[in-house]
Amino acid sequence: MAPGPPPGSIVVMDWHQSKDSKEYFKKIMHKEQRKLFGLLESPVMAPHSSVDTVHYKIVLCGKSGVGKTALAARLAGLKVPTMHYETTGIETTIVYWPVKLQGSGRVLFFCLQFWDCGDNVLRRFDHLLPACKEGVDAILFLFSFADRTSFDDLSNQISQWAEPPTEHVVKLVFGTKFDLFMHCDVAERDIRNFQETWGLPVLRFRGEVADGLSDVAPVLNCLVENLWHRDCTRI
Ligand SMILES: Nc1nc2c(ncn2[C@@H]2O[C@H](COP(=O)(O)OP(=O)(O)OP(=O)(O)O)[C@@H](O)[C@H]2O)c(=O)[nH]1
Ligand SMILES: [Mg+2]
Repeated sequence: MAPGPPPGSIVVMDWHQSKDSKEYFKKIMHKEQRKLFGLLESPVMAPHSSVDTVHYKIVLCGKSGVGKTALAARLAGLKVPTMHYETTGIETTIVYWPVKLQGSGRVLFFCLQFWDCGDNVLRRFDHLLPACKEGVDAILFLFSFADRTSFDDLSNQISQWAEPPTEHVVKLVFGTKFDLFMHCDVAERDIRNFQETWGLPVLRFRGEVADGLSDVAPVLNCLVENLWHRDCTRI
């Protein structure tokens, strides 16, 4: 896969804060909260506005307890359970995210379907990994800053996805629990070494909630930018 784009080179990163984005973001909000979309639902725009929707499948992986379910919930604007409840199968979450492209100013709705499979169940049942791999567009490898073993396990996680070849798949690494800096188990030096070895970008994710969209916008924009870049450079 081609190296990722420089941040902000493809999508307008702070568009959710501008006035002209309001009519689009209104479609994914309800009473200041994010709207939940089922499999057959989508944002309804006025008939005269022609906004295309592009669909992607994104799989979350990482050791049990790193925060896959919490990340999917946070990106969808849902409450995150404070307790760890092991995910006992595959759960999917749909996130719609409107984006303005740099240059052309074209607006697109990204429909991101997150696949979250509990790590213990994934190890137990062989049919789950192929189901996750089928038609995947992006893989988010998670580790927790508060759990060194989850960081050491990343190479196993990545090699699990080496077959069939996945050069065309976007790969990003997410460090969760960055807010628990008192318990930080992974040094910046380790992150730098990892990036040099694997050539994958590492994003940091804090657990706490900011004001609605501002906490998730950088993550979602980074993800859609990498997906769009892949589509534009794919032969
Ligand atoms: N402080 C903090 N807690 C987090 C963060 N992300 C997740 N957690 C907590 O970590 C625990 C485990 O998170 P889950 O999302 O359930 O873990 P999981 O990766 O889905 O685990 P499995 O389903 O067993 O594979 C939960 O209690 C979350 O509230 C974070 O960024 N910061
Ligand atoms: Mg889970």
